[in-house]
Order: sequence, then C-alpha cells, then structure tokens
Amino acid sequence: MKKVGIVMGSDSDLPIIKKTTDMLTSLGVPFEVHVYSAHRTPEQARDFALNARKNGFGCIIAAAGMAAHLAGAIAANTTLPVIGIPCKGPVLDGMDALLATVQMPTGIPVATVAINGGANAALLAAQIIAVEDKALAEKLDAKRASDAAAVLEKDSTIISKL
Ligand code: RP5
Repeated sequence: MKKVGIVMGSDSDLPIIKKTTDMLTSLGVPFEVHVYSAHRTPEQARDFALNARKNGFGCIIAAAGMAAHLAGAIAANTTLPVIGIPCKGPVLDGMDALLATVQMPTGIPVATVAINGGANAALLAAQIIAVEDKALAEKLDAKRASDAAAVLEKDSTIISKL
C-alpha cells in the first residue's frame, strides 16, 4: 500500500495532526510524519515534495497555521494529491490559514479540509489510497456504515431526553 506523507509547519500543529495519525492508524494506512516549514525550512519541504512519489507516497497531507503556505508550497513541487489542513492560530480564528491554504492559483490544486480538520484529512487521504486498494475501500465502507448506525442510535434515543 502507498504511504501517506504528513508534513506540519511546526510541532505546535501536533494536536491537529494527532487526529490525522489516529485515524490513519485505525484504518491501517501507513504514514510518515515530518516537521517542515514553507518559510523556516523551505529546502527540506521542497525536497520532500520532489521525492515523495519515488519514495512510495500516494498523497501528502500538509498542516499549517497563520500564513499557511505549506500545502501550496508542497503542491508546487509534486503532482501527487495534496490535502491542506488550515490550523487555527492565536488570532483570526484560523481564517488566515484557511484562506492561505484554499485560495490556490489555477494549475496547482490543494484539496483543503476544514480548519483543524485533521480527521477528515486522514479520511480523504485513505479514500485516495483506496482507489487502488480494495481492502481499504471495504474498511472505509464499513466505517461509513458504523458511523451511520451510531447516528441512527442517537435518533432513536433522543426522544427520551426531551
Ligand atoms: C505555522 O506557524 C505553523 O504551521 C504553526 O501553525 C504556526 C506557528 O508556528 P510556531 O511559532 O508555533 O512554531 O508556520
């Protein structure tokens, strides 16, 4: 199975990435995590992206806050699918990172999830890997079914609380 590359702009983004790694672990999807910054270590971020396909990655998740250029900078150097996670910073409630991540110019796409959307980034990455992996696709189908069952359970019990 192809690996998911996970890059965060700072170790302060780790609480968001923990949601990503927990979800990938639960699905049995292999991953590799790095701290590379578009601004503080641009050469390492670029080299990771340039070599990602030959190093066995199927897609890359990039998480950053504030002036969040990391996902775009990674996407500029690979044609692997890149998923951006805008991380909420100390000001502006993450809107800064959301706009910096999502507003990519035509030609260099980044699939952007919600602010702090670490779990959905993992699910989207797994869905990309599952295009070529039937067993993983079946795990994703089973998770959807069990998530739906949990909601229906809440539907049947909510009336007793009102
Ligand atoms: C971004 O700046 C990082 O992704 C992080 O979200 C934010 C703050 O980084 P630190 O100052 O906490 O290292 O590049």
